[in-house]
Amino acid sequence: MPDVLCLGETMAMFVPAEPGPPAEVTTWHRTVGGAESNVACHVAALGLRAAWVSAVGDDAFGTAITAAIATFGVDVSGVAVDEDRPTGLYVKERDVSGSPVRYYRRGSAASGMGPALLDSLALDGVRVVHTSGITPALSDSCLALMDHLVHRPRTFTLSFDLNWRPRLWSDRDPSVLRDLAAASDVVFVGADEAKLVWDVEQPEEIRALLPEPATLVVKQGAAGATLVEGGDVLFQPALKVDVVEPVGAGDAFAAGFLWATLAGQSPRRRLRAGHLRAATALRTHHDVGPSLPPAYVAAMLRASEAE
Ligand code: KDG
Repeated sequence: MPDVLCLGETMAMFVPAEPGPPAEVTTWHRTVGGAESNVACHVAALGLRAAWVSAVGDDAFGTAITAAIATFGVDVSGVAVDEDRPTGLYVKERDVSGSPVRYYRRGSAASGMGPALLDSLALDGVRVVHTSGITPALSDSCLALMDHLVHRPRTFTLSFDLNWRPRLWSDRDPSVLRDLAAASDVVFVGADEAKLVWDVEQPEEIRALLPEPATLVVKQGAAGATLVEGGDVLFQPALKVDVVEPVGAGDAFAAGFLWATLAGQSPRRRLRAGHLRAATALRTHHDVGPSLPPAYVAAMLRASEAE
């Protein structure tokens, strides 16, 4: 039985393998892109039992990403193979103008997930179910799945990361995100995301919008993160990291925080565990980077504490 079960779409991710304008690139690296499976991989790397639940196509990309996630020690037995819909694709067109991301995921296997999926899951003994605001944007059936998940009786902690993806909401109503967050137990929100979706960014303002969840974590980028819990508000500065690429750092942070929470650590240590795990993602182009050498971690902690 997993400690943490992560539910959400993962795509085959393509990154240029050579310099130059994306339209002229002919060689691409295929890796894995999926916020919730990133959390599962980080949680497994931290020593907890993790599972990833989703759907992939009956195609080479589905096989490859499921196998890649399994190599992190994540249980992938709950990943359905959809014979009619393909695995979604995620392309990072990296060039001098920035790093635009393109999705090819409409009608993907994961967008075909629905409430029936929950009936097939054995959730007894699962301590945390982690989801995000990406899933309800994928299709009406995925929204129904999320709705069912947050409102059915539960014996686990429900963790929800807002994961605001504006491109996915162009023809959908994002007001559901507030309801889903409000019905969860642990909520992760980027201050920048909250500004865009709800027009508020201070932890107290976000708490006023979401008074119900027991635990609210507001990620404030390079500054740090604030935990609002049980009437207490605690800010923990971020670590000083030489950033290679920020994508995936939020997922890593959530994993570190959940891991330390399950270990019964203090609020400050839970935030620090989030920052430490985020550093592993910030230091690489991959969403789930290798663990950092102990000497680097020690130097990072010293530099951050000297501030
Ligand atoms: O959090 C990292 C994700 O953005 C990335 O891996 C892809 O899940 C993804 C998404 O839907 O944007």
